[in-house]
Amino acid sequence: MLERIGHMLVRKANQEEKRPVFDEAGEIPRHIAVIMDGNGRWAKMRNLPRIAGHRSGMKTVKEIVKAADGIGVKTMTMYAFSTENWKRPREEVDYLMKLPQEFLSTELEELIERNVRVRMLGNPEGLPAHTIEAMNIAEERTRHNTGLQLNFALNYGSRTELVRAFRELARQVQAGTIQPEEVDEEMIARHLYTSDLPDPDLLIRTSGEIRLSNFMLWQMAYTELWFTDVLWPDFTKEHFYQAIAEYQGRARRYGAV
Ligand code: V0D
Repeated sequence: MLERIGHMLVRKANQEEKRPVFDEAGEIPRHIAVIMDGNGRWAKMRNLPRIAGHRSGMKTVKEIVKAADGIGVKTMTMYAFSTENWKRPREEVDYLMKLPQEFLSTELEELIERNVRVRMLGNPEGLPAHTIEAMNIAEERTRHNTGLQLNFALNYGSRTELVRAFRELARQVQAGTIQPEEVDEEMIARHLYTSDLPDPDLLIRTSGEIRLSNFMLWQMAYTELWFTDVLWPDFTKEHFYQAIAEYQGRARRYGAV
């Protein structure tokens, strides 16, 4: 709702904005990918250590996962740690690597109750044993769940994922088990970490950067992209519903032509 104040048109404060704005009977994206950016900046603005931003960001993960589950999203893929993130200070990396355990120690029981299936995407090599162990336990205990599929991309980089797939296919060609002509889009897709997932319908990126940053490049060929300046720790389910509403608006428009 727009309101006139002098010569300015301004958005009317938080009434319309607060409740779900999307169409609950409309198309809900089946797979939503999220780049959770802005934790460090959030902390800096408060004169807190970056670690405090990550801690706060983890609360947002919990809230958004619940919201997604609540409206029937089938798959969420959260970009938690990129292959680039190793360049951060040692202390920060060490802290980040404890977050999967911390998250799962408080959330795993509830995730199991909600029939959520947890999975890791990315290269486990180089991750600390305690991080892999926590993820393995979560994957194992939720393996047969049939509800929301919750993926955490950890030590993930899209180009590395593609290199790994192409090398494997090159090996198979060399061994003579496949012909070069048999390599097609479907075969490549089957050799990615996401082999059994649908491509994302919607990408959400917080904190004002308008880039893909090496996240699911192959998989996002047709994905709707949605960016917001809101920092990840400030991102709420109302922002999430807003993203879905805009996705539905775009789906209606191209449905019309
Ligand atoms: C920091 C903002 C949840 C983004 C959210 C390894 C960066 C908080 C997890 C998590 C991180 C990972 C696996 C899992 C359950 C939870 C997480 C990392 C960072 C880095 F099975 N939040 N979170 N992992 N941050």
